[in-house]
This record gives sequence, structure tokens and C-alpha cells, in this order.
Amino acid sequence: MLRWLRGDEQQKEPEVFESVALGLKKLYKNRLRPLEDAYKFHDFHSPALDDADFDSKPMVLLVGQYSTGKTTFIRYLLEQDFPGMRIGPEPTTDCFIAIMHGDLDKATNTINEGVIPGNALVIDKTKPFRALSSFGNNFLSRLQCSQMKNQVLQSISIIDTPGILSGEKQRVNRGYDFSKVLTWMAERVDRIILLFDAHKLDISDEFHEALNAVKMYDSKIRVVLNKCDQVNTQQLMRVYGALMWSLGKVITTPEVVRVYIGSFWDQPLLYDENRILFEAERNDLFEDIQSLPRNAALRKLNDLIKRARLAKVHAYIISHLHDNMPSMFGKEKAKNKLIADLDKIFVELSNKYNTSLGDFPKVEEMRKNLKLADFTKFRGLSESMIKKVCFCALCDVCLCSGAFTVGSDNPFNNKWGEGINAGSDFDTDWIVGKKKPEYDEIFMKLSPCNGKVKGSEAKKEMVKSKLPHTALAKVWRLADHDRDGQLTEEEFALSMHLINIRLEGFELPDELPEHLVPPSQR
Ligand SMILES: [Ca+2]
Repeated sequence: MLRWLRGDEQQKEPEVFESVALGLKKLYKNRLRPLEDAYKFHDFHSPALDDADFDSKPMVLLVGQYSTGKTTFIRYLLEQDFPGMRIGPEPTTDCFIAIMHGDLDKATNTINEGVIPGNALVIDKTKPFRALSSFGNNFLSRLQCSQMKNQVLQSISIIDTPGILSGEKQRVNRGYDFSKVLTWMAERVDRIILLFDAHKLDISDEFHEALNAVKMYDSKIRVVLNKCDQVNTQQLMRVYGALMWSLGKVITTPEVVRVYIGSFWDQPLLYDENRILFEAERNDLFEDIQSLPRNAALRKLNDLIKRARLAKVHAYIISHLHDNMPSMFGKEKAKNKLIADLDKIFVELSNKYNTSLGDFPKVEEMRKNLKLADFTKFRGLSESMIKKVCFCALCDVCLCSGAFTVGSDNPFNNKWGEGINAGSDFDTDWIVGKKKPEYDEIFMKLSPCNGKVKGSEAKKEMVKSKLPHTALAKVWRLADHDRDGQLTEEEFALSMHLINIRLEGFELPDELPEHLVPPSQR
């Protein structure tokens, strides 16, 4: 997959993701967390977020029966082996393996590589797996993290799962709740890839269970029908049909799951009649995986906005309860009355603050939690805290931190700060000035008269770029800014700058942008 990452475009994806993570982390700590703490949000809804919740890279979960080529598929994505990797028919991978880019060891300035066992992994604050400790020791002995240096892993992390038995009635006692772990993973990853073997398509009981564990997250699911070169076209069509039929019984969404067919390993194809199709499918799949960092960044922003809305509503509820408690006697009675009236209170607050009832938590769950709560610890409403987490405020922060791609002035927009736009920040000097001494030398050789060179002289130099004449005509029109048919020292430097932009493959505009106008003509 490295080949697909090498374009300049793709290089930016991890950066976008990192800057969003950084922006959101700040936003959470400075704005949302204080509101959550003040109204005991964590006792009622979900625990406070860790840095790892923001920093963790988008994750891809691989699920498949034994011998569907899961590990080989990962090897194919990474274009190299990973620590702790084992390939074989049955039973090889009996572990959950998180394959991640190694952390930078600051002392030695090297990337950490190797295997971290489950027990150590779940106490590592920088990794998003701490909650897994609740699945018990049997599970933790079947969990590991393989760290390595790899370009693909700079953008995504991959989770390999234990091979699932392929027999009809076969079951294995794993010593932990396999389905529950899968569901936990499915909720947190950004993509779930189900692998099937075109040569041996059967869906075992255990695989059915696995499908049931992840089907709730159907929008994340993609299917790979692997080893398609092992069958001919006619057989492949039958297998494809059978697969769609089987999947349709389990995943009952109106949208058809995307199935990628191919042979994801680097061996010669057995039947090569579908080679071109396999290649097109592979490209589609890699593009899908590549889009994950950008989508994951958006998802994290969405999740945070959702959380902020709930935190705001939660503050309204708690402060309302606080305001309606008696200051002296009859506290217990008042508390019970308030809890009983909670549904009415929700409607009242929804009208008062013009907030959708859909943003409110489930009444019954809230009642349960409130029964355990100490109402005397509640506090009144802080308008200033609320203001800080309103949707607009959040968006502003995201935009200011440069974290979110909106509008043409965003640094992560295509070509921002490159080509003709280089040097367009309002506080930078004339960008042409950087190389002007070099251009001045050429200018002097063109025997300028009264500080200007004639068109015919300048042309001799400009054609050396080998650019087509139409392009050079445009350069001339833009560079001769005062339209006197000659180029000053500054105008000549500008023409050289424009030629370089064109040579780097960027387009030239019809009008000279403000930031490129020669300083003496402003
Ligand atoms: Ca001129």
C-alpha cells in the first residue's frame, strides 16, 4: 500500500489528523472538561476523556475465519512483516494483535519496535486500550501490541483478531467473552474488514456469532473476498452471489455492503483472467483505507460536539434540580418528587433553553443515577461555562487551530500556501524577494537600459524554461505589471518566480494576486 501513500496528497492525511487531534484535545481540556467537572457529568454519562482518546490513530479491525489470509493481508498492506507475526493454516493467530507505529524513544531518538504483552498494554496511558483490562486475565494473555516503524502505520493502526474456526458446529472455549471483546473493538475502530476465502466459502457458527457482534456498526463494515485467483470467473460469480446472500441474512441494512474481490498477497495469480478487475478493486480498497484519517478526524469532531451538547443539557438539568431543592427541611422528599417529575422537567427545560428533547439523556437511566446522587452537591447554572461550549464557539476554536478543513483559507486545503499562493500570508515579505539576488544576476546580463530590459531581451531568457509559448505569454502579461512593455528588476524577478511555479506543475491565474505585486508598484 506504500505506493499509494507516496503522492504528496496522501502525505498530508496524517498531518491533518494530528492537528485535529491537538485542536480537539485543547478544546476539551479548556472548555468542555470544566463544565463536565462542575456538573458531575462523569458520574452520569461517560468517564473523562484521556489524551489517548484524541491521539489514537484510526483503527482497522480485521475479522475472518482461519486461512482466509488475514495475516497475509496485513503483510500485503504493510509491505513487510510485523513483530510477532505467524502465518499458517490452523490455528495460528489466536491473539488480538494491535499493530501500531512505534512511539519515539526520546532518549535514543529511535522508534520503539517489538511486542508489548496485553498486561502491559492496558496500563499504557498513551494507548487506547485501557478499558480492555475489564475482560480479565484470560483475555489479556491473548492480547498484544506489535510496534514497528512503517509508513502505513503512521496513518492507521491495524487490529488482527484470532482466527475463527471454520467448521459447522465447532466451538472453542477461549476463556473470555470473544463476542463482547469484538463488540468493544467494533465500537472504537473506524473500519471493520471481514475477510472471506473465495476458494472455501463457508460461514461457520462461530463466524456467525462474530458477525452478530459487529453488525451494529454496519456502516464501518467492508468485505474482502480474498484468494479470488484460486477460482475461475464462472466459479467466482457463484461464490460472490453466495456470499452476498449469506451476508444479507446477517447484515440487514438497506445499503449493500461493499465487497472487494481480489487476491491480496504478492504471489502469482493461479487464474489471471480477472487480473485487471482485481487491481481496480485493490485500488478502491486502498483509497477507502486512506480516507480514514480525514474521516476519523471529522468523526472525532462530531463526537465531541455531541458530547458537548449532552454536557450542556446535563448542566441545565443539574442546575434546575439544585434550584428547586429546599434549603432547610424536606430534602429527601423534594429529591424524590423531582426524580418522579423528571420527564416533565425535561420538557420544561427543552422549551426554556430551546433545546431539542433528542439531546436529553434517557429519562429512566437518569432517574437511576439521580437516586444515587447527593443533590446538595449540585450547583446553579454558570452561563459563562455554557457559552464556552456552544456549537459556534467549538467551531471557532477548531477553525482557529487550523484543525478543520473549511473554506479556502484553510492550510490543509489543496494547494494552500503552494504555487501561486506561496507567500500569501498577509504578514510575510514579498516572496519573490527570497531569490531576487539570483534573478538580479541574470537581469544584469540582459543589458538593461535605465533599469529595464526590453521584451525581446527578456524573451531570450524566458524561453530557456522550455515552457510552451502560451504559458510564457501569460507569465509576461502578469510580470509586466505596469504594462509598459519592459521589465524592471522586480518585474523580471517576478517573471522568473512565475516560471518556476509553472514548472512545478501549478497553474497561473489570470490576474496577479495582491501578494505578488512588486513592492515599488503598490
Ligand atoms: Ca513593466
